[in-house]
Amino acid sequence: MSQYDELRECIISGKKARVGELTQQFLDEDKVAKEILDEGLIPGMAVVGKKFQEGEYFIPEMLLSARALNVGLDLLKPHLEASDVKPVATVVVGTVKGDIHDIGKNLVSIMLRGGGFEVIDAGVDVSPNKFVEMAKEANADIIGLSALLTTTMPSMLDTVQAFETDGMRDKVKIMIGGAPLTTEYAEKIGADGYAANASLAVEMAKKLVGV
Ligand code: B12
Repeated sequence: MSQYDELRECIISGKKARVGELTQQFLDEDKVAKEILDEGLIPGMAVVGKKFQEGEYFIPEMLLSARALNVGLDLLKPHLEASDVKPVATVVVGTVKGDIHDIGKNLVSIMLRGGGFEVIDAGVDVSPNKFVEMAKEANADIIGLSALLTTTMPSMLDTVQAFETDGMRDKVKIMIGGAPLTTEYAEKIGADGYAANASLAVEMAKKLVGV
């Protein structure tokens, strides 16, 4: 039995009010935000994905769980972002075209901010040209691409190519992430790095800008 069992269960069953109560209670007890995230919220969502894959859950259940997860994340956000470091670099983060999954992308943004980066959130379903446009506008050092669907992974290649076509490729580092991705895929499409989770994303971003 872990103290986070009930929180995990409430993510799985999509009880957002209870997720809010429990997350707040753990914060009040001075639990570390990252622990609440890694031992309660994220493992709960992993079970939801498994249930969907096995045909036990459908879209409505996934949505309820996603909303419950967001309630918890909103409460953890200020604690994960707390950082007194000056921005080390600017990152534009977005979910690629055709894909609307944004929880992982949001978490990566939160952790990058906590790691001292300035983050510009491009949103979801972002076209390759939009990424290029936003990178120019923000004078970005790094572009973070998120994809959760095997069908939207090719849009990452399109985005890398859009930076090449525009002559911007050597001005930015491109890192990718999302459940179906791998380091091999990053290499294959000519991206500069892959990270499996939000903490590793911060490490990767620092490595890419030489911090
Ligand atoms: C919640 C969810 C939804 C919600 C999304 C709500 C939202 N606002 O995001 C809804 C219900 C809308 C949804 C819709 C669909 N979904 Co869905 N969804 C999920 C689910 C259960 C959880 C995803 C999630 O939020 N995980 C929690 C976060 C924290 O983890 P994460 O996203 O992986 O992010 C972490 C890392 O990957 C990494 N990371 C993420 N992005 C980035 C970016 C960078 C730069 C870096 C470095 C790292 C990084 O760091 C993050 C934090 O640690 C997954 C199953 C799963 N376990 O992945 C299926 C899943 C992704 N969905 C799936 C499918 C099939 C769909 C639909 C096509 C279903 C349908 N038939 O309509 C649609 C597609 C809609 C679209 N066009 O995008 C499949 C994909 C299968 C595949 N291989 O392609 C999955 C894997 C479920 C399954 N097991 O079959 N979904």
